[in-house]
Amino acid sequence: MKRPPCVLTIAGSDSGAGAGIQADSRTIHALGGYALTAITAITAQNTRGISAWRATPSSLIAAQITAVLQDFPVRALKTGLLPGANAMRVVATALESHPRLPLVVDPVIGSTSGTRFLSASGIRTLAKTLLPRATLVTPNWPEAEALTGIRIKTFDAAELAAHRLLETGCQAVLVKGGHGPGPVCRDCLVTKSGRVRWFESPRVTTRNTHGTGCVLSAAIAMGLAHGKSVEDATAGAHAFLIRCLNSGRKVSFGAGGGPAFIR
Ligand code: PXL
Repeated sequence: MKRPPCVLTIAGSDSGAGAGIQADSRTIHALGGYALTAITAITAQNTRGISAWRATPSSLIAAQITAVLQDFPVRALKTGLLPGANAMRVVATALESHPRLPLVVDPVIGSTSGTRFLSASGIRTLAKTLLPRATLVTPNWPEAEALTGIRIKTFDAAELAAHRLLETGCQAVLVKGGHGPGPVCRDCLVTKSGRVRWFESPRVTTRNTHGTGCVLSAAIAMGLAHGKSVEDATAGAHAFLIRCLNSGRKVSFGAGGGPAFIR
């Protein structure tokens, strides 16, 4: 058997398995990879929301990443919930010895259910520590607003924010349009070369959207691990996420909104 590509996800645990590490692992395995994990926080949550959460000590986040990178042939990695400036710094430091490893940064600020993981200054630290190292950063509208200070009410403003985020030094930015108006979701990818590409899809009407950002960024990391370009990896991940959202549309596990990913 051929060895599956190893992908490392540095993210938080969701006990309800809709988002975070659990969504990432499931996505990476579904797409033929082997998921390695560094757990940055533990959340107690179900489909209704988060009842408690705690950050992993930064030294333990660093130790997990180092243990994995020292032994496994990691081909790409992604970050999700990074619970503060110290966590961001230790991740950036741990990656210094792997400067060419593709890195997808999903700048998680809070949960849709209303728990905030990061302060405004914590978000700005991300722009200084990890975004300069990122192959791709994948904010939604509220996250792109927090990172740039640009108010996003239109797709033109989303594209402007994407260009602004390139100034942090990252290779590419995908501003996801799920929070936008209208029946069509439009995600805007801009790359350092100046290329702009929109990924469009009819809006999938479902309550089961928990973890969509996690699934998308993990699927992109998987594409990069397979050697695809950022644009091709994003296209593949976008199509995969739409399949997940459609397949899980009418399934419910609990009283609240369910996971985006059911097969
Ligand atoms: O979807 C953002 C997210 C990421 N990671 C964890 C989460 C959430 C949202 O709830 O709980 C662990």
